Amino acid sequence: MLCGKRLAVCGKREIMPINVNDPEYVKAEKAFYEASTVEEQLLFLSKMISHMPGHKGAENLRQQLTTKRKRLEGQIEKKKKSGRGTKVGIRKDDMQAILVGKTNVGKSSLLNILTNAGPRVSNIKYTTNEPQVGMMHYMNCQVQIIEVPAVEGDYFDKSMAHTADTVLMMVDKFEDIKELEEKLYMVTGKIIIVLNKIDLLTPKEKRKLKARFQSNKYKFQMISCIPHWPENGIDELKKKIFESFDIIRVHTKEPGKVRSPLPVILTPDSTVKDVAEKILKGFSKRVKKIKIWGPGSKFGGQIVGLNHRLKDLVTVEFTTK
Ligand SMILES: Nc1nc2c(ncn2[C@@H]2O[C@H](COP(=O)(O)OP(=O)(O)O)[C@@H](O)[C@H]2O)c(=O)[nH]1
Ligand SMILES: [Mg+2]
Repeated sequence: MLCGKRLAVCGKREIMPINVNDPEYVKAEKAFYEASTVEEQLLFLSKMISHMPGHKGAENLRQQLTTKRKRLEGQIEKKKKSGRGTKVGIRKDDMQAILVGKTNVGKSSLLNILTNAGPRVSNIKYTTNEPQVGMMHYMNCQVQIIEVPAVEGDYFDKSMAHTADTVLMMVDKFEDIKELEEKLYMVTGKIIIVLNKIDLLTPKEKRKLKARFQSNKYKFQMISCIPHWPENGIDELKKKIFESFDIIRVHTKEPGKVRSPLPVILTPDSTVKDVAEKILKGFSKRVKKIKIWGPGSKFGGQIVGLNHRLKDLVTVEFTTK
């Protein structure tokens, strides 16, 4: 197969295309060309690079893909600075979960319960023709939850599910899971299957369903969106959503003041410098002294350097020059 598209990435006709047979590479390449946002392109290009053959013959291709990756990173950085979000104008937060499913499974109802979004709930098909965003407050953190238009409608777009940290695949029938999985085969984040409308099931049906989920090794939660329905599974779902994110929470403080109630969210293994730079670009250069309390500290108020790696729920105090 002469891969014209692979040449197009390179942008140089004289480069001989090489055959990459790794199925993961081929899958990522396909997704790369189908991607509709730069964030998605970057995600899949990085996947392609990680599945490239190691031999010398692939050196040129690797170099070109790496150059392309740098360019995409640059574009995303520029977009962030200009304050514009994705193509639909939604900026990805530190913790983002995307709610996908067929029409009428209860996506808007759930978004309403989990967040402050107040979306339209209706049994008329396809009420949501653009993504609806809400914030879920959990353990002092803000989680961005986005309902995307129903998968079978014209407004469905996979791109947000592809770049999300977590995808909530919502169904009201076990049999519909497969269809969602097939549509969203390139999801790279965590997946939680949410089965809604358990208020319509008998206890026996619920037990059977649960056993089916468990034998399929799905990460799942069965819920009901009917207000005050007993054992509706909503609290358990919130917990599972929150725990699906691979993050650490860092509280910051100024000398002589109490710590900030809202933590800064970072990826595991982040350093003190990462926190400082996240608070304000260039801030780490103004830091004179750093003290830490809690997880990862030998004692409260231990003095550390900018390269110190942080643990979840640590408190960091910055003294500036
Ligand atoms: N019985 C029952 N009906 C529900 C539940 N959740 C949503 N519905 C109903 O299902 C219909 C579609 O809900 P909606 O949230 O608009 O679904 P969406 O199209 O997936 O956003 C509405 O009539 C809701 O009242 C539930 O847990 N149990
Ligand atoms: Mg809806």
